[in-house]
Amino acid sequence: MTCHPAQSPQPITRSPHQEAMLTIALAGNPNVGKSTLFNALTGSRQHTGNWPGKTVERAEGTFFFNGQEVHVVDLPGTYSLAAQSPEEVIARDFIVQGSADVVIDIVDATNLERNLNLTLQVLELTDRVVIALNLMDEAEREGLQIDVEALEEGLGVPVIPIVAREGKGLTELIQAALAVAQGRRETHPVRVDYGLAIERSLTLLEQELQALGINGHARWVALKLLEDDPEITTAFRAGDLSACCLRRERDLLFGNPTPVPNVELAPHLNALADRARTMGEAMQPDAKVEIVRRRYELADRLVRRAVRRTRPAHHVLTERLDRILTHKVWSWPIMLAMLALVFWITIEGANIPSDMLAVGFDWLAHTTRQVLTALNAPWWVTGALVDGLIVGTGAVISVMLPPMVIFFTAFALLEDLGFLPRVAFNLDRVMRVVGSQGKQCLVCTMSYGCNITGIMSARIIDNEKDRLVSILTAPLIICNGRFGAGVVLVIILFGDQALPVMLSLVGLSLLAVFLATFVLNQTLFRGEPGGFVLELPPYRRPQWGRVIWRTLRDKVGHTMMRAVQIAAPTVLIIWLLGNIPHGAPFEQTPIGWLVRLVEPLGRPWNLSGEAILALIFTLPAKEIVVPSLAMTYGLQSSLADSQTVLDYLAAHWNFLTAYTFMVFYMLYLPCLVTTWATWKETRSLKWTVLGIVVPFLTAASITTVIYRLGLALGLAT
Ligand SMILES: Nc1nc2c(ncn2[C@@H]2O[C@H](COP(=O)(O)OP(=O)(O)OP(=O)(O)O)[C@@H](O)[C@H]2O)c(=O)[nH]1
Ligand SMILES: [Mg+2]
Repeated sequence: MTCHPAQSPQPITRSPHQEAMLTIALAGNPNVGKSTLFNALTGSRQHTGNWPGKTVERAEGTFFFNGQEVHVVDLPGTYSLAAQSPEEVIARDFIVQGSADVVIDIVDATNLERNLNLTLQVLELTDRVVIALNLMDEAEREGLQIDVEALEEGLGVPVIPIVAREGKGLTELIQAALAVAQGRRETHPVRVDYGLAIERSLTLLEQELQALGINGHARWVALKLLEDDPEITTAFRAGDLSACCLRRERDLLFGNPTPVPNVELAPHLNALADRARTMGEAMQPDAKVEIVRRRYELADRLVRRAVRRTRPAHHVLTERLDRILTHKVWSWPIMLAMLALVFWITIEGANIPSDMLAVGFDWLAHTTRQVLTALNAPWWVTGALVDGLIVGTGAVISVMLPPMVIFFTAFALLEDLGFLPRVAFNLDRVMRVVGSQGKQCLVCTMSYGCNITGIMSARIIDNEKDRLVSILTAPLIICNGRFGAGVVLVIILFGDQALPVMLSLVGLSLLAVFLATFVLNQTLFRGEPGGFVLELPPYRRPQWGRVIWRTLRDKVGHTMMRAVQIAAPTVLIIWLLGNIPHGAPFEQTPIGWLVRLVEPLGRPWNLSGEAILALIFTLPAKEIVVPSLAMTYGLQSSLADSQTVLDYLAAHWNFLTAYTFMVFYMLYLPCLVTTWATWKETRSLKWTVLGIVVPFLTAASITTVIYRLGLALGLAT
């Protein structure tokens, strides 16, 4: 199995190996279980959760079915093929360009009518479609009886009921999909009747296209021209036929391996597009409105024929819960209590496993040192292997892993329950005060995992201004690297006050996001925030066992990968900087020299050169803060015992120094990979530089206020 998110936008190309396979595209509305199905088929680990808009890029994987290798593409969710946001464009382009041998259209069985709107659009583009009727377990619980045969007859393509989360119906689904892909099963997709006026215009436009020697999906393109779909119309006017799913017959005859915009055709196409727009606008009602209405009418007819309610509709639980959880007043104490509970469980629960892991790594380091000494290994081999590699990675794994697993299990349970979109909904009002919108909160919550995930998830925000503000402020959220190391530092430095201190740090990071958002919206990004349209999904019962197992598997893997790929080499380099020349006093090592060099930078907050240098060392990966501090404070000889480092800090730092350091550490700069993600998402040097400057200035301002306040309150003792 292979799985990797593909870059976008990019032309859809297939390797010769992929050419030999069959390709299945998974399309559908947001939050209907596409990624759950993708994971079940390929064994991948795509992000799933109960809110719309999680998948923002194409993800690809493969699996074998009866000896046939199958290539599957998980697409972002989209409500229609009139794509508006970047991730909807990715989904639309994949379907429009006919890159799949068969499209599995996943529909939510509890919400068929709305889902069929997309289905009918997909059927206008391709007849190689199979419908996966997902969430059948929920439909049954709601008392919905679906006559699958009637639906299949009405749509003209196979309809297979499934429960993706439990893997039910998948064999039948893939059998049907492969039969359609290989032409063993014929389909006769239903056609929407758009009424006399529109149908007549469509026929006319199709004929005109034919007269120009153009074929392909002429009816679909004619519809898009009548609707005046911005992207398709622009591509059409420019003569970019392949982007519109069209071909020139001449190109077909002579072969046209690299379709390029057809300049000589462009004037004819422009005239045709003008005519289509005039026709569309002259209709009563407007063609755009009528097209949508006719589709919904057909969807409604199909659903009435196939679905029967055995008991009255009741979304009692969701409604009842929402009355409290989205209440103007009550939602606030509940959200805060939930947050406090999650942090309390994390801090309390992480203590023991963290200690146990630290003891384990200390034992490993001690034993390895003894073995190497017995073997008369040179000092640098012992030092690099034990003090650098084992102790460095050990410190990262023992401080990061337990809090991360506990925090993310709690977080994933809330996510599966459907709580996250409610948080975004509640916070929309607050975000409007600072000139933004509720979807920024989803970016923030994703950033708790990793700032990069947060930055990428900003694609769900249609409004460009709000998206950029979300990207620039995402690094202010405490990612899991800082969180794990932060918990350990806070426990050691603040003892009994660890929980309130940790909560205050989380609060400060949220405050930092609000402040930076406000300032950006008052300066660089003046203008109205975009509308907040986010569907609140029904609450779903989380699958406890699977969530715990999934988090454990993903987080252990993630921590190990980071420890080996980033933390270990960085710690090794830092160790070398503190140990050459061999036997020299600490002041004469490169680290001693660097400490003196950066010392002035920390003066505004009375932070030592050692503390500042340790922060600089954490730029590749924030989680290496403890080994970094050990090295900059010249404790390399006792590195084999990470507790010594922490005890040393607890004894030498006063409350204010410790708190100031923690605030700055939590906020100060994005790590290098996050900066790279900002570049990838914005493709602009200006925004990438601002992605560094904004968090830094915000962190510096907040740390200064905290430090001055602490001095005034006499906490510097
Ligand atoms: N009860 C039930 N829940 C399901 C089923 N399939 C998926 N889910 C849940 O539905 C939610 C959405 O699933 P995803 O796979 O993330 O949906 P998606 O279509 O990929 O969503 P986007 O990427 O946001 O468009 C998750 O909480 C799943 O656990 C199912 O068959 N039954
Ligand atoms: Mg998905």
